[in-house]
Amino acid sequence: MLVHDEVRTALAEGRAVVALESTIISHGLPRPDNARLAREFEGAVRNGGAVPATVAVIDGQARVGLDDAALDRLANDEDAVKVSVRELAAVTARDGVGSTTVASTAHLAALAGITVFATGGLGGVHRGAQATFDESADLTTLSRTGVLVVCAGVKSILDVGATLERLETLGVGVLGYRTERFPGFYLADSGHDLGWRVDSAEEVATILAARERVGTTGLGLVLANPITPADALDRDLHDRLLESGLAAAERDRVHGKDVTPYLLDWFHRESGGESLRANVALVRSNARLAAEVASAYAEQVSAGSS
Ligand code: PSU
Ligand code: MN
Repeated sequence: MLVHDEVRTALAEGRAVVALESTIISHGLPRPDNARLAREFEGAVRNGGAVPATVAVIDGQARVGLDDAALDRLANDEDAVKVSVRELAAVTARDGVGSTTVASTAHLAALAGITVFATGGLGGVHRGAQATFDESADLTTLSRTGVLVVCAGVKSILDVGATLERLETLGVGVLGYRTERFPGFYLADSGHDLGWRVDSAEEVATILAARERVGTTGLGLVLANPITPADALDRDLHDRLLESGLAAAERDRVHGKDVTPYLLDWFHRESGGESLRANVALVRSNARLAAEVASAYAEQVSAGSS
């Protein structure tokens, strides 16, 4: 694993670092805008006072923090594979280029000593999972990886209620940022209640620090940050696209790890770019909030150890 110099130095000095996933770059956003958008997300982390560490596999090497060349390589390579935790060893052994999901990003970030991580939407339990067993490895990975994932909830293409139940079973805490409702990715409210509301980055940092006292530093946490009303999709448009997208996926017999990219692409195309705009806005907002939390946490850790 290669940790970028800037990231390594920041970690050694106890400064704030935020990991960013890369499946969104290769499979979530259309080329050729994806490279520019990936840099915008890194810029949002910097504006929030932290060092960004985008995670990916480049020519067989797991990287935490990408230089310009590596980021362009990933963004432009049509053969980049979507790599979850189980595929990390194989893609590395075969000198492949891979983008990391929430699961594999969380895994590599934790390995590098990074606690805070930003993405758009968390993977979860797919509709019909009773029959297909399609549940994202994002969930089980968080049950054994002590990172905080800042996200806008899970997309409504998933079974949101079942995803929340699984997070509970797996011991993964969910905090709502300035909300009592679990966000619905393109929509601010998924219709599901949350037990824990937080109102500041400092509060989240205090919860991260408290894990030490109760021995839960090995468990993941989710910070759910709703999309702003100005950026949210129109609910009727959303409901229409969801229905047509699910039907199209079934008709095209899309399975396994292709389901999420297929439906994302459906939304982007059928909404004429509206969902893409919402998607970019919410990732930027999550990156910014993650940086604020990482900064507050770094301050608390250094105050506690001095
Ligand atoms: N949700 C999004 N955009 C994405 C993903 C999820 O809104 O690009 C990606 C993330 O990388 C996540 C992965 O970890 O999809 C989940 O895929 P699967 O359902 O195959 O586990
Ligand atoms: Mn799946």
